[in-house]
Amino acid sequence: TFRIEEPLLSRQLRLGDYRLRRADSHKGTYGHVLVAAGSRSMSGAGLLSAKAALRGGSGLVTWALPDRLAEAMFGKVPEAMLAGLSDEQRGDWSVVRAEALVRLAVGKDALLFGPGVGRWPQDTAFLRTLWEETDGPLVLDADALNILAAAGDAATWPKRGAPVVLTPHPGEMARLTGSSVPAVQRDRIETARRYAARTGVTLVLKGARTVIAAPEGDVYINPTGNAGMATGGAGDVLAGIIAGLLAQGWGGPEAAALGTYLHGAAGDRAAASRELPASLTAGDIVDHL
Ligand code: NPW
Ligand code: AMP
Ligand code: MG
Repeated sequence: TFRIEEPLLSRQLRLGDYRLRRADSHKGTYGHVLVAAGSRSMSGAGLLSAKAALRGGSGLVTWALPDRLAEAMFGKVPEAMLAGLSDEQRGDWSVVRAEALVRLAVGKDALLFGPGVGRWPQDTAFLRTLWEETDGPLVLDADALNILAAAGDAATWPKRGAPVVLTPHPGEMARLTGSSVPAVQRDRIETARRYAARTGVTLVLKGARTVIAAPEGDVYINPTGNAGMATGGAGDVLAGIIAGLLAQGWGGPEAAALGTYLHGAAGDRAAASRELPASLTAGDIVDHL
């Protein structure tokens, strides 16, 4: 078996010791993540992302969601703040105005949008507003990637000053590139590298041996993780971790590679704690971070 030692990862990414927390620091030192995730039928995706952003080390997390759902989520993740985004009594994102989320993003250190948000008629304009009118690091996952795919070519969107990290699984990657899952899987490294270089984002192509491609051309292959992680919500956890690392000040490729490594390592510990990897759930990954 092949094993990367953590010091090697640290040196390659020039991370220093990422485990350190300065003695004289406080929660404000470690950034504030805004998680915009979850809807009526997929509240768990938001819950997992918000918890993972906290476990990824972010000092503060605010979880934004449609008002009605914010009420239902009271107390589910007490460490996070909750922000209801619309007074309408619906649990989906169609009632939320992008401007409300943009206002909430002011002063935050990273924004995660997408897990469990679903699709709605104005979703393309919504995503475009977030892209153009927020100025911090942005993680797009799950439905946000489907919205982006439907919106056309990300390369034609304005360049953002802060890092963008996309975290597609092969199905989402096929939608983004207008190809098929087999075509993506046939050449995972080139698919990821080409997309990152062309669009200027950091691209995390998930699955066994996740590929992380930086816009400048560097590619990392993650050695951690196991097939027990092929379970609903595992990707929502990854997106939260990466957002948490971005909020702490890591660059796009560093947060993506380190986050993927830690996600897999937590998954490996979770699998080892059970007799069968099949019993692993996404919540176990959060618990083992
Ligand atoms: P197939 O046919 O199954 O082999 P979708 P989703 C393919 C939320 N969730 N290798 C797959 O292929 C998410 O956040 C909420 C190869 C199929 O074609 C999203 O918002 C949860 N192929 C929403 O659900 C828990 C792969 O992609 C397609 C692949 C929909 O997300 C669950 C499936 O992808 C979930 O996280 C791989 N490694 N991985 C909750 N508790 O609230 C995937 N495919 O249609 O984008 O659906 O990923 O389930
Ligand atoms: P998603 O499909 O968005 O829930 O993401 C699934 C997460 O679990 C990604 O981080 C994948 O890399 C990971 N994962 C799924 N299947 C495997 C596998 N067979 N081996 C390693 N990691 C996996
Ligand atoms: Mg997913």
